[in-house]
Amino acid sequence: MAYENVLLEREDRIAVLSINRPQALNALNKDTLLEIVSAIKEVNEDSGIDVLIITGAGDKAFVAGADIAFMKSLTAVEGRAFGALGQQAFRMVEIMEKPVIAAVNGFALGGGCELAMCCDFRVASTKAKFGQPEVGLGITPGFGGTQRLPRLVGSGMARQMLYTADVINAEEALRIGLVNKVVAPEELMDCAKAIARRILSKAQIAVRLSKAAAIEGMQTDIDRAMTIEADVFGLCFSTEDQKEGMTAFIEKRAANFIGK
Ligand code: CO8
Repeated sequence: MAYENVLLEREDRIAVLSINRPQALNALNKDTLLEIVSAIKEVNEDSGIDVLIITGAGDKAFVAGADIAFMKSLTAVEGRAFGALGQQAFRMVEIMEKPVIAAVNGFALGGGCELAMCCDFRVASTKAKFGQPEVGLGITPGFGGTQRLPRLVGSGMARQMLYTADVINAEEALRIGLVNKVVAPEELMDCAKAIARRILSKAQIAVRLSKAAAIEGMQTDIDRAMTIEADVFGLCFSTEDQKEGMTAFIEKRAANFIGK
């Protein structure tokens, strides 16, 4: 499918989705959110792709938030619909079967921080900046920030960021656990792809079941979560990759996983 606001590239089982409105620092308007929904569906359905990387086009921004010019004159009803569309798009990213890595190359503010947070994990360039500036605009975060930020960095740090709208740099994001790794800007995509290739070298059914269990288990009590884990663990024993992985270990050779 042809897109106007995002770029979708594929290379060796890795898809790279770039939010592509550099003139507006990749701000998210309705059309961009709709294209993200379509692109996620496309990646989900593409059996040749096993890992998705999300980044921002240009050298300045990952995503500088929802599009303020677009939102400025929305009515309450339109604002609610726009918020719901963003939540739907980001939830699709969060629960898609394949792992998603955010490669945060610059500003990740408001909806941009929220987009990064619905990815499985984040790597950042030294130029990345994170924040939820919404209260400075007279609104609350609307694409999941009030919920995902406390889950990721803990309640106290999240509330400080939410109430002050302060922007933090990559080093601070690393310190509070918002990102996993910080690298030089020119190394960012190589870093994200290197991690993607580490994932690709493993059994993809097991990777996806691990993701499903981690996501579902975070939303439930520990007893139910353990049942979820037992179920996916058991399911792995129906796969050829489990037989191959364990046989390869016993035979002291590298496993040749086929994703079945
Ligand atoms: N929306 C629209 N346009 C934007 C946005 C944005 N979020 N951010 C930047 N732009 C545009 C600027 O207007 C400017 O356009 P132009 O060249 O036509 O004037 C261009 O991008 C470049 O930006 P700047 O000139 O401002 O670049 P600076 O380097 O001076 O500053 C900043 C960079 C600090 C990132 C600055 O642009 C900024 O503060 N941007 C806004 C950040 C922000 O507040 N983001 C949060 C938005 S609210 C949100 O995301 C809520 C999500 C939930 C919505 C729920 C809906 C119901």
